[in-house]
Amino acid sequence: MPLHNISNRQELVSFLKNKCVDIRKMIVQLTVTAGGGHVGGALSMTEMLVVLYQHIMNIEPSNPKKPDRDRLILSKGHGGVGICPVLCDAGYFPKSEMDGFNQFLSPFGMHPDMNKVKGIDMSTGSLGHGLSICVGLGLAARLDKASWRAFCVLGDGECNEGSVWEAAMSAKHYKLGNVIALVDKNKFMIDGPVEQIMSIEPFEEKWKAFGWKTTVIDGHSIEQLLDTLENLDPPDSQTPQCIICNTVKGRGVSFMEGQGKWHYGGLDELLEKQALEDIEKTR
Ligand SMILES: Cc1ncc(C[n+]2csc(CCOP(=O)(O)OP(=O)(O)O)c2C)c(N)n1
Repeated sequence: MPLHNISNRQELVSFLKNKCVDIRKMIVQLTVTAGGGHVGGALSMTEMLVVLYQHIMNIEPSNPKKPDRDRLILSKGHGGVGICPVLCDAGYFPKSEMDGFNQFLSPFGMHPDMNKVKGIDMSTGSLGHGLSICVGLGLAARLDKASWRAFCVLGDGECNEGSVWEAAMSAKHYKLGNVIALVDKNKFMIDGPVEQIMSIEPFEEKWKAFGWKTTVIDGHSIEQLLDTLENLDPPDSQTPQCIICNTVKGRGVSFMEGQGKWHYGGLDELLEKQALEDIEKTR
């Protein structure tokens, strides 16, 4: 159930693109407030999260625990500065609640807490667990004969974790077409390029070998995200679905794009100004 009522495709695409610009600016501002953050990987997954929360997922931000809602597990849980602005923009909480982001007594930390932040379906941060949680959710939905889906957003570096592949195997074994994995393939992890630290290639073939229906798209293309996510197999289908999203770490900020060192970083006044200007130019 979309959160908007736009029916014209072109208008929808430009509405979502504009949202991405606003969200990226919030990511930069939260990174400043927090005194630093996992900004590179927050900026790479913006389109995915905006399309999911604004257009694809069946959610009701005024009723965050609605039993038949779709769930989203941010398996790359260090992306708190990336997901919280999207939840705020969707209407889960007012922007002012994020004023002291990551500061003492703030409900918002670097890694989002399901007991403190409305809209967060699972506390994450220790990598490699989100997909297993989605397998459990997918099984629970099946037992309840419910038609909601479990979406999982993973990092490509995170896919170094063996537990990701155990979960992939289980989702296929239990025929969970209601489990959807989106991998933010921004090619960098904390220590450097994924291919240098621990190669995950051939990545698409791996997911296919594990029995997943797998698509590779440009993760910054609103059009490709809409086309893929609007045409998912129904939740009662038998094959889990993986969408590998090719992205750019630090997307939208000239001095961060494709720079592994911006996995985590802080911004002084000058860099903040430049980042905000760069992002505005993408509108
Ligand atoms: C189990 C575990 N080991 C190590 C870390 C530390 N860590 C935080 S982010 C990160 C890199 C993750 O890379 P990737 O999944 O590609 O994330 P992205 O580039 O999308 O931010 C690591 C190793 C962690 N959070 N959890």
